[in-house]
Formats: sequence, C-alpha cells, structure tokens
Amino acid sequence: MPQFLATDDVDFESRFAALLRAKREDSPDVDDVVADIIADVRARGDAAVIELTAKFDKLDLKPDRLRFSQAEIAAECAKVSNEDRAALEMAAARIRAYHARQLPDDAMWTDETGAELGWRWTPVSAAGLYVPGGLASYPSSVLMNAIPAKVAGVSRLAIVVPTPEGVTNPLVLLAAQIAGVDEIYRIGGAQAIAALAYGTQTIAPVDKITGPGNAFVAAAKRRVFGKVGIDMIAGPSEILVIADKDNDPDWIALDLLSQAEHDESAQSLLITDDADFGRAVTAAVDERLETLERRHIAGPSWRDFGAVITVENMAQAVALSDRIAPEHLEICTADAETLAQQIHHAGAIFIGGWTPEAIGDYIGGPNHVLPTARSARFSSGLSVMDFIKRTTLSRMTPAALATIGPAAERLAQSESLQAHGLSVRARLDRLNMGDI
Ligand code: HSO
Ligand code: ZN
Repeated sequence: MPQFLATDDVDFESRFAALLRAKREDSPDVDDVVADIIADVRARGDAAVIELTAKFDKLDLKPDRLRFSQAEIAAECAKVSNEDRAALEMAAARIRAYHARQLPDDAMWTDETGAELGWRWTPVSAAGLYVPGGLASYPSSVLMNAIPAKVAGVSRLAIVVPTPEGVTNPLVLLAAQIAGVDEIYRIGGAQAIAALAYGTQTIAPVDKITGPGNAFVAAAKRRVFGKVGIDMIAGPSEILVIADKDNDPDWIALDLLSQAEHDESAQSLLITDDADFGRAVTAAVDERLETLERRHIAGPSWRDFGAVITVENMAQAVALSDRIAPEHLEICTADAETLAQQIHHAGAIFIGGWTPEAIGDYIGGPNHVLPTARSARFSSGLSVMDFIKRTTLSRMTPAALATIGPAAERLAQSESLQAHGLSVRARLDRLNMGDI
C-alpha cells in the first residue's frame, strides 16, 4: 500500500518529513573495485579494456573491434522498422529545435571607464556519452544526451555502450546516427569510463562524460571528475502529480505508473485537494497493476515509495511541491498555469491534463535527464550549457587603467603580492610620465 497523508493530520509534519528523508537507493560500495579498474585501464589501455570486456560482457574483442565500423552501424540500423525510425527522427528534430534556443549569446560592452568587458562561449572539444546495455538501454536517452552536445558545437562525440555477449540494440545505434555521433565503442562499465577519461591506444580521451549507468559507472564517473567534466549522477526517477477531482483517475494512475515502472526505487506521489479522487486514483493504479508488463517493478515502487497527500487547498500543494523539489511535476488542475508559475523547485513541469510526463521523456523537446533526489533545489536538467564553457574578456585602455588601476595596486599591497601591484604600477608610471 502506498502511504496516505493529509495536511490536517496531527502527525502530518513528521510523516511528510520522513517521506522527504526516505532513502530509496542503497548503492553498493564498489569504489575499491572501480579504482582498480581505472588504474588498470590507465596502465595498460586497450589490453585492460579487452580483458575486462571479456570478463564482464562475455565478449572477445581485438583492438580493431572495439569500435563499431560504419558497415556494422549501417547493418544494425537497417534492422529498424520505418515506423520506429520516423518516431526517432521526429523526436530528434524536436529535441534539436528546443535545445538550439538554449545557446546563449556572447557579450561585450564598454563601461564608464572605457574598459571593454565581456565573455564568449565555446564548446568542449570532445565529449563521451555512456549508454547502458540491457534493460535500461534507452534510445531516447541517446538523443537527450547527444543532441545538446552537437547543438553546442562539440566536434567529437563518442558513445560507449556495452553489448553483453555481442547483443546490440539497433535503436541505440540508429539514435546515435541520427544525433550525429562520431564514434561508437562496444564497451561498458567502469572500464569504458576510464577509457574515455584517460584514453587508450585506440580511443582518444574526451573532455566531458555524460549519461546514466549502474553503480560501477557512477563510481567511475565520480573518480574521473576533475580529469574530465561529468554531468550529474542521476538517482531513480520521480514524479509528483498535483491533480484536482476533474481528472480521469485512470489517466493520473498511468502517469504515476509511468515513472514507477522505471525502477523499484522510483517514487510516484499524488497531491490532491479531494480525498475521494485520491482513493479513485489508487484504485485505478491497482487495476492497471494487474496487467502492466512491468508490474514486478512498478508494483513494489508504488507500494514502498508511493504516496497520496490530501491538501486543503492548492496553495498548500504548491508549498509541499517546493519542499519535495521533484524531478517531474505534473499539474492537472483548472488553474494549472497559475500554479506552475508559483513553483520554484522542479526539474521539469508538465502543465495541464493533456501533458503526460511521458511526452517529456520522448518527444516534447525539453531534456529528460533531470535532477533527482531533491537536487532540483540547486540544479537543472541536462542542456546545451553542459557542453559549453565561458571565457571572460577584458581590455583596458590607458584611461581605464588610470581610473581603476590604483585600487588594484592597493588591493595587491593588502595581500602582500608585490609583483601584482608592480605590474599595474609600471603602467601607471608610464602614463604619469605623460608620453602616452
Ligand atoms: N523518465 C526517465 C527517462 C526515460 N523515460 C527514458 C523513458 N525513457 C528519467 O527522466
Ligand atoms: Zn520515463
């Protein structure tokens, strides 16, 4: 049974706080193993990657087989139906158009002293994208990671995807091709992250690594951070639906289940101002769970981490939502637009009953890589910004230096950094000599 809470319960605060604190994931401590794998790949390169791939993926490779050839990619892509291809292409076009709008402008201006100041954005040169093998090998996630990189202007984008016993997901390769990925390697695990970060004889190192993965991949990403940039470490998926009684309980039930089916540790929450509607939704969830293919995942998720919270009014719903800071927030109320404007902390907001969260997972345009575990309080979903960086620009004129240089000199003295002060003073003295 999911939990039932109501804001007018005497113990509401303590139960809600417990819900926020609930630890949903116990990630195994694999850090020592991962450290050894990374050290091995750094020391021996391809030979280590090949040995580890034989061990973990039961796949024997030679160095020239680490990378998928153009012919292999074409042969896999040819297996995809026209319908699947068309859907992927529509998704890619929409994701591309959305992310193109995120590209920020450079800036340059002249301030009151005559100094020119500004900044300029440039892409990282090379990025690597981890794609899980097996059950959670999502072509949609390939698009969501690769397209922002390409829109940002990353010129070399490499994918690593494990192919246990040689089994490849053709849709993953097609998604990579549509997104404009440059290189695809059939390797996974911590060894793939190490290869991307440090390079091997056949794999050139990258500057930034993104993409989801298991505990080994997450630990490896944490370890190579600093040598390369990484994206966030994503936790299990979450959805919060705020709904009034004028919704079809079955629609809301399916929206809750759409995230519950990702992971037994996923969390689906409903906030409603109508207790009867809340009960109708839970009944609909139970009915759907009888036939859902992934009921063995969605069922435990809903049972262990699901909750229905009854509020007295929608203002309370907004306040609770901000405390939850959900990855996905769906607002299905008469005044959905107004409520959405009042939300401060959410990875993605889906406004109105015609916007199921699944649209955002696939085809809406915004990114589906989003902050989990309440990190929407301080971070955002993956975007073009993750693949660009800002260089600041300054240009002084003699007059500008004359105006602001003495304060720099003063500050340098206060920090006992003599050369700093002198580098300014030498120029100011030249100005005072009057020959400029
Ligand atoms: N909802 C997941 C992403 C996903 N859904 C991939 C379907 N495929 C995390 O935001
Ligand atoms: Zn999803």
